[in-house]
Amino acid sequence: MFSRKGTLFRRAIVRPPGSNFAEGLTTSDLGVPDFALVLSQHEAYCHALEECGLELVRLPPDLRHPDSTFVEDTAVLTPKLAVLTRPGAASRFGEVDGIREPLLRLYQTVREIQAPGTLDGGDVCEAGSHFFIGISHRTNQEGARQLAGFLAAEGCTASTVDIRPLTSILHLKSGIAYLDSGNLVVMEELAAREEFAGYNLIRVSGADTYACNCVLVNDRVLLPAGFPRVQASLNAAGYRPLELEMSEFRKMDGGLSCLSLRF
Ligand code: CIR
Repeated sequence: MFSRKGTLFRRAIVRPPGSNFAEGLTTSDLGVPDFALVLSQHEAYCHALEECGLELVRLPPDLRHPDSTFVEDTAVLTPKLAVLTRPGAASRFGEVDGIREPLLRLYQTVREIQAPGTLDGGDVCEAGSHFFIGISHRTNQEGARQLAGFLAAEGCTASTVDIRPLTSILHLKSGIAYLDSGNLVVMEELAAREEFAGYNLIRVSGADTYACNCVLVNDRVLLPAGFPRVQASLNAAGYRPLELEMSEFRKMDGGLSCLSLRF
């Protein structure tokens, strides 16, 4: 039923944080990010992607948008299709303008979510040819409907997962990550959802929840550092985790996946 291998990625788009990174949106009470550390953690992240064999498309920092290093929220990419999103937070709308031109250069088919739809890429979890779309405080039903239509034209299916009752996560991918072979990393609060019946669940609970946001990149799983239980579960499932320090991005509600658009 499930494909054994995940999508093979060749490239990734990244955007280094600007000096006003700490002025972005956050709900966390973890303190103010240390900008020198932010930069070195971002550089280590880029280096890890390169170690996984990816060629990086490095966009310049965008000081008009303090959250713009979280590029994943601005687009959804499949092998043949790029969809520009319409972020659910007003301060992030303009970020899409900065990703449009690079995507028009890289993709023949570029679609765009239109008002009144809103969609953050962090709410979109690709699981082979099926896509889970989180309905959150950022992504609405109309945004999900439009994305599902674009994906259907590519032969992909989609379904929604309502995460609005969960106050502890911002996006769907803050609480789930699809790896390959039907393996789904999932936070305990979502594990019983019927949407995920039939998947092999790698459950994550309590203080480890932040590590749900991990990413399979070719033969490695990029994983936030400091979660040995999750690392052990991934090892037991046959994966090779590569730990990355994410402390400064976490202070701005940022997960590991949101720092790149892989394709
Ligand atoms: C925001 O609140 O939009 C940013 N401070 C963090 C976005 C993180 N995005 C993601 O996890 N996909």
